[in-house]
Amino acid sequence: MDKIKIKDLEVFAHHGVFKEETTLGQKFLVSVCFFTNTSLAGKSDDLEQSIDYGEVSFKIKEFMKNNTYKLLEAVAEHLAKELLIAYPIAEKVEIEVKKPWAPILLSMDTVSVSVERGWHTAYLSIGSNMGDTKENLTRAIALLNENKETRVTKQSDFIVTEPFGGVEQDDFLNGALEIKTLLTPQELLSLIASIESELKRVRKIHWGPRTIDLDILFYDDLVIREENLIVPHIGIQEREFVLQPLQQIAPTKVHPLLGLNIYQLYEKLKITQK
Ligand code: PH2
Ligand code: MG
Ligand code: MG
Repeated sequence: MDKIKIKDLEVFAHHGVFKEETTLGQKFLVSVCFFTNTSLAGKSDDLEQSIDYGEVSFKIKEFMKNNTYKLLEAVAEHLAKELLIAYPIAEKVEIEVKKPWAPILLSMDTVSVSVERGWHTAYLSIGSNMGDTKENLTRAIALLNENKETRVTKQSDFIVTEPFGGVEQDDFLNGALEIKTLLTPQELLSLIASIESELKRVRKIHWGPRTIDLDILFYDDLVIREENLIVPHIGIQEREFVLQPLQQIAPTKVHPLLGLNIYQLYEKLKITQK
């Protein structure tokens, strides 16, 4: 991956655990490395297609001056998040924050904290079979995009599907989404729960009618077995209403446990259904 780097940008700021540090302030050196594909900008010679390192430098300076954190870890964490949100064409960012004058009463060159943070790719399934189903799916997508740390990057068609699972109910409108997110899986689950409650989902019958259902199918290639969250979603391979829309946006995504891609899983399901 291509890189755009800023090395040891000097900023005077007020981060630190000690009182002198937050009152008097001191010098910090900030290095940032963006991992981003520069080929578009390279071919077009157009700054709009890239990350303006001059603008970034001022943003870093403003960030360092307008906030006060005790720990370098917190400085690096929050700065990484801010830069990833401001420059979504960066897939990942590496940040190093150095304190050359850390007041520890011993001589040393610098102390520093380095972090690497990036956008995660997750796939969601989305469904509704109550009320204005198309409007419900559209609202849910808008609400995902309203969260600064999440954006919908691919969206399948919405397809009408028969209810799966034995409960007699109306047909569903289903879709699949690819999102880029800075949220952890648990944070993403909370966001989904808040969107479901905003869209007035009420849990009455298990697997029964719902205004909106959002499920995490994949989160990068993570395998998660927690009390309230299982990823990959356990039902992917047996549900046409998941595989059919997912195949439109991610046919080559490999299921990290089954070792088959979405196209293969869908073909396999169609054969067993015959
Ligand atoms: N969701 C269920 C149960 N059954 N059937 C279809 N066709 N679409 C769904 O989204 C769906 C379902 C539980 O989440
Ligand atoms: Mg579901
Ligand atoms: Mg669900």
